[in-house]
Amino acid sequence: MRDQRRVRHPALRGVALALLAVAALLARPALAEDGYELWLRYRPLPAAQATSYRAHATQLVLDAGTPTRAAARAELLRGLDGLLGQATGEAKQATRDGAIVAGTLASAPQLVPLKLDLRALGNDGFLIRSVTLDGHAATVIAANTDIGVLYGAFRLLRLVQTGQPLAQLDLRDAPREKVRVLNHWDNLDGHVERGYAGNSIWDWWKLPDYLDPRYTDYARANASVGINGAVLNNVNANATILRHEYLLKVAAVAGVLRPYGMRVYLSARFSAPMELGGLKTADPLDPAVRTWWRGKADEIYKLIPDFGGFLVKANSEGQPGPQDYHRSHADGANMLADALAPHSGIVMWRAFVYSNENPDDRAKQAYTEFKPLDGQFRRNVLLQVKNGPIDFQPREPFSPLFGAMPRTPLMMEFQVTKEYLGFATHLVYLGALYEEVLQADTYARGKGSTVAKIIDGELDNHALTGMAGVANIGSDRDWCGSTFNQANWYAFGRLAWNPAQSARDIATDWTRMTLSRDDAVVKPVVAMMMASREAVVDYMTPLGLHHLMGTGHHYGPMPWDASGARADWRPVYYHRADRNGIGFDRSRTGSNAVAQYAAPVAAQFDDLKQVPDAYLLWFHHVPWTYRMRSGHTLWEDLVAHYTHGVDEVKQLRATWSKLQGRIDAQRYAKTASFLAIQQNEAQWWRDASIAYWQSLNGLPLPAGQKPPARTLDYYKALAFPNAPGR
Ligand code: GCV
Repeated sequence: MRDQRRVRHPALRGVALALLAVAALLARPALAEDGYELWLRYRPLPAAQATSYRAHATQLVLDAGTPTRAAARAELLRGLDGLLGQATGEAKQATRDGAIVAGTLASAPQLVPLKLDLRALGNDGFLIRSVTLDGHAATVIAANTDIGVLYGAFRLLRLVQTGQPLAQLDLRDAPREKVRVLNHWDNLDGHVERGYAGNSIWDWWKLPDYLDPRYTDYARANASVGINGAVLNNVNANATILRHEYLLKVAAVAGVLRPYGMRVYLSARFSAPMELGGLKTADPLDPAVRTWWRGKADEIYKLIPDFGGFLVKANSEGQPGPQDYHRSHADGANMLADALAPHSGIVMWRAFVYSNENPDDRAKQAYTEFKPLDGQFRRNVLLQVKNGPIDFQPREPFSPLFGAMPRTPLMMEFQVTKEYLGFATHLVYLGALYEEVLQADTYARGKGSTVAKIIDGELDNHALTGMAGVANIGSDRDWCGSTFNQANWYAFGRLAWNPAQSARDIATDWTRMTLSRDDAVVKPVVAMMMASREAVVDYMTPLGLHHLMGTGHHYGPMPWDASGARADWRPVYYHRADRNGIGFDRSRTGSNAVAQYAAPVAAQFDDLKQVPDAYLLWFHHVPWTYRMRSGHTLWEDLVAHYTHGVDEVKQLRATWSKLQGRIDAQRYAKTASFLAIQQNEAQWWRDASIAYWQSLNGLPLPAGQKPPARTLDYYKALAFPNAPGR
């Protein structure tokens, strides 16, 4: 039932406002701009804006009779009170102009006479419309389900936060992806693999008895962008998470996330039947193994009836898997899918496989392995494919698996944490990277067969669809290690909801919600974000270079390194530079990785005259003196790109410094310090890389280019045994 104590009498409003102001003063430390609030930062709008919005938020009519609708009500009151500086009243029906009426047709029967067409909204969609209700002008948030109502509530708040008008609204939205899920690479001891924002937010030690309030704020943030699931543990999985005592902890987290429409999933270790069940094998065709997994699934669903399912990394980087028993990836995935199917759970099976023992180009191996399995997976299996064929590099061409397996639903795996892009301190807006991949044309069914259309099921008619993001969330007060890293979580969620959205629009919304609605801030900040991705490509790995980061920790440049335990973990494997030239020949006369793409794409990548500069050294080995489209030699352009990357970071710093005073001091200062780190490290990347290439090619620096600040030996001697995230 709705909490009637919240229905406030208009006469009490003045008093309430005054109390709010006093409370705000008293509570000042809690309002510190430490980034904790993320983009759900409901700070008061400027007076004139607040006044005009107040006319559209005079009262809230929302029956909060379920946990999800209670969350919607709480969020709307929190947001409207904060943004508009009012104590929003509540009523059982619209009694004055400016009411907000939210619900499903069952929970808000007063909406029935409006004859709203909700059919196309599905489970998660909503509509927001300006109507006349009971003789009053009102804004309606309507949906088929409670979670649709919650998503609609967040959208209404976003409209206010981003300065959109609330008059004459007629907005409908529904997600294009079904599974919109974060992958936490969090270990049970609290360490986060490739995490740069502190420890894991999951406190397994204190769970299930203590539920950190952060879990609720985490769920709010995710729901606000439509993320509807979380894989709680690392894909390099520890079977312990499947023990009963840990499942009780997982169930406790699930209980917090559930009202916000989030399901929990777990990474399953393929050998768990041996480690936990005492079996002699984990062979997916062994009846005892199958029985063990079915029993485990039944046990999980007894505790967590809406459990999402399993994510599996198998036969990859030393993880156990079906191939240990000469079974295929399909055999392994299907065995787990069969265990989950009675409960409507799904398997997200990762395609990130490559083997050191296989002498073929690493970039080809996932396709070689999985393409022949197209059509062999159960209906509740999603194949989770990283955006590129190697591993979350600053730039990669799209994975050739997209478009190559029409009978298998493929889900996208993006990395939100910046393992290869400068960790927490570099400002890199990944929305631009995600958009580039999603809009890439695979030509799988002719022109216009974008990656977005493959993963949203449109192209091959799949109902099970999804997008995963490797989370950048940790125990740091600001969640993501930096203010701008929050934008990457935000952008991932927005694009998982609708992969066709524009990265620039998302950046604009995020800036307005997170930093300021002042155009004098929004314009330069969005420009910084949009330039930042190309900058990191330029100062780290221009023109298609890749995987030149320090072996193991992936921090800083180490293109000379040939010491990794495996050939395919060594930077020299990827650049293949010598006295004469540089680049990985993946053309028809090289590894022939180009042949894994549809014919028009293969032809473009294969042909030196057509291949985009951005992928030149990904697909071709060319002489240092190769003549580029620009008219310069490759060496000249390469050095120019490095320098340009550094210059862009200088520009980011200069732009940011002009915003001092327009952004709160705390977040301003942190970003300013991080940009200084980024500038130093961009310079280091440029100088160390150039020094190394010169040691191979013996070429002088192009005219006008500054020499590296230090000798190559200096850069080679740098070591980072304590780099975070390993
Ligand atoms: C979780 C890369 C990372 C590993 C990660 C792996 C994966 O190799 O460096 O830390 O392991 O990808 O995606 O499985």
